[in-house]
Amino acid sequence: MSITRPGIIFIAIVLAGILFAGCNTLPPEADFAATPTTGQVPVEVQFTDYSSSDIGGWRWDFNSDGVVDSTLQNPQYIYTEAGTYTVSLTVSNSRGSDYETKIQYVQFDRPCTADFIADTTEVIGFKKIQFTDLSEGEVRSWAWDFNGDGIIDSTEQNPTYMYSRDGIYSVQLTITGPNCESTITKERYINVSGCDT
Ligand SMILES: [Ca+2]
Ligand SMILES: [Ca+2]
Repeated sequence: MSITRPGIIFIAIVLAGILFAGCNTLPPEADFAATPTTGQVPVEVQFTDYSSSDIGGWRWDFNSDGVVDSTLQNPQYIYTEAGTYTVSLTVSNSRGSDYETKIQYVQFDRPCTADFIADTTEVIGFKKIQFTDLSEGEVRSWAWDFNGDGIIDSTEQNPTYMYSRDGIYSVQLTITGPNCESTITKERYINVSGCDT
């Protein structure tokens, strides 16, 4: 059995093609980014693949439980539970696979909601009123305006306040957390009488 000259050329071209294909495909290198990486749940996060080119497959684990959550190149994921999450991306091609793990990469908190109550809303004469914070969420600071003049009167969580003039006062509480801010205004909330005599 003999191989014809065109047959030898054909085999050479095929072999060269295989060799060059192997050289042109580089081993994969995984990388990615997410936006946003902080905020309040629920939140939709966009993940963007920054891996090397020639990737044939993507496997994302958005919550480090070892279960693949997406095989898209640039997936979105909705976090519904507050927490700090480690994210991993494994990429693969004909030369192998690589992974990138970003430890505690995204952090999302519960939403915060400002609320409060006063132990009394009708006072006669000079009397301390106890305000109690009923806010929800991860709150780090409180700013109270007891008389609606825009000037903060207390930054305690559960302050007391004594009015020195008769009037009907609106009370405002603004709370802030690592990733949230919330304000509540109770209009005409406190009625003071018997101070101006
Ligand atoms: Ca997972
Ligand atoms: Ca004030």
